[in-house]
Amino acid sequence: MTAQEELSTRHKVDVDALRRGATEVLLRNWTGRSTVPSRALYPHQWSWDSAFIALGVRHISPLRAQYELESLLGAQWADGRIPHIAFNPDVPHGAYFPGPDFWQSSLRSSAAPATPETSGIIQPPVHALATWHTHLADPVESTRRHFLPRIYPRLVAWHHYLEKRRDLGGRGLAAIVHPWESGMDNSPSWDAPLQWIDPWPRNGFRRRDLTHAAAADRPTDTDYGRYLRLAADYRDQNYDDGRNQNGFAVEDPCFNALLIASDHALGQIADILRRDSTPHKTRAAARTTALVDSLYHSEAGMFGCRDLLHDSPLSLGSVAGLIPLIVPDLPGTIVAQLLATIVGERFRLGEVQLTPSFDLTSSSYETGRYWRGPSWFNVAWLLYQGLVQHSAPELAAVLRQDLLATALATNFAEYLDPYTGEGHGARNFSWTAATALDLLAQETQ
Ligand code: 2M8
Repeated sequence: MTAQEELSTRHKVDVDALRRGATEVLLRNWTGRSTVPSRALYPHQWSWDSAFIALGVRHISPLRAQYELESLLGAQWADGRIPHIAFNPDVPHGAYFPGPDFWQSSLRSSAAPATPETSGIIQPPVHALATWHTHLADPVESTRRHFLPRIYPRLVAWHHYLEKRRDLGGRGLAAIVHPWESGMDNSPSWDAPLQWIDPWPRNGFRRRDLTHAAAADRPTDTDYGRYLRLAADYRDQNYDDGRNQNGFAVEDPCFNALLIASDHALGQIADILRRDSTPHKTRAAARTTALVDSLYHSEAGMFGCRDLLHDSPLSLGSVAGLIPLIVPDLPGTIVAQLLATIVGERFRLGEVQLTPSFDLTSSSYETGRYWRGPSWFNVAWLLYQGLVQHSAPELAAVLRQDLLATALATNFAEYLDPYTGEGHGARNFSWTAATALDLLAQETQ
């Protein structure tokens, strides 16, 4: 019996249906230049979504995975930042809020490209990692198209931006200035810093997300008003990080762990291109030390966020605190503690579906609301890589099987209830399809 046959028998995953369904989702969400996360809810190109999409699409078309990343990097700013949204000019401005009229990128900053219009904030730096794996999917075609020589300087500029403009705490880590920059937008981790932010008045904006998703699955109006206030304040400073007048400045372990994983990937790319990889390796090592020294909480067995404005740790419990498993050179004692936490009562890997986005035992946990508890597929993909890397193959296999089964069963939902496996948010969601395709291929390779 092949590995695929065994998998479908044991876990009742119809592998062919999964592969077909995931491929269809990614074809349907392809716009000709890039892939939208969801046709209805998110009709533009999102930064970290595109990195996960490339990781999956490379199994259908390595060339299209290259286009995905090239298209995103076409929206990069002159200061090196990769914006969290690149707006598709063919989509009506009102289709997503806050859209180009809100962000006003090219009007506010000369560093922004004239086209496409973009947002001004960023998302976690998974891009070098995705670029490296995209290259490996078809090195011949990649070399023929000069994919790496063209992309590498852009990725270096991106990491340079994070190092030079975002080390707001001066401790060798990158800071985020908006909850959306974490990618885990509505996490209870942000409740404390957000309490100081005056929400925009409810009659000052019209939410589009509620047209496409249940209100109970989405952030409250008050939280949405606070996101808008923070984004508008940053915009009104012309997205100038030097001004340092942010109402929100946080060091996040997931963001920084992905930066370190991407530093390692940049080192591998530099080696292939016969450039000097030492600076990337040195930065990865320094950031790993800073991450452990600044954000690890041994009494809790996990990493946590730090609020730089109030110089205090934020409440622990976000799955972001487990993502550093993706960092290769973590001290063994920390790896052992993270593994204990992931199977313990707070995250219950193997007992619930995937890994909840927030501590199941916390009073802040909400089973269906966006990033306050439900399980996400991109998070599971990241944890899977960490578990494989740190020699926990049984746990990795459980997570993989959960991901494959629930992706298909929920019709590629955006996220799901960890207890029931019920899908929430959008369906036919791109990174759900992409991470499933990639994990399908990882076992069979
Ligand atoms: C969600 O975020 C956007 C804002 O960026 C939204 O709620 O409108 C998050 O889940 C984020 O991580 C993700 O990249 C984005 C698109 O999938 O949706």
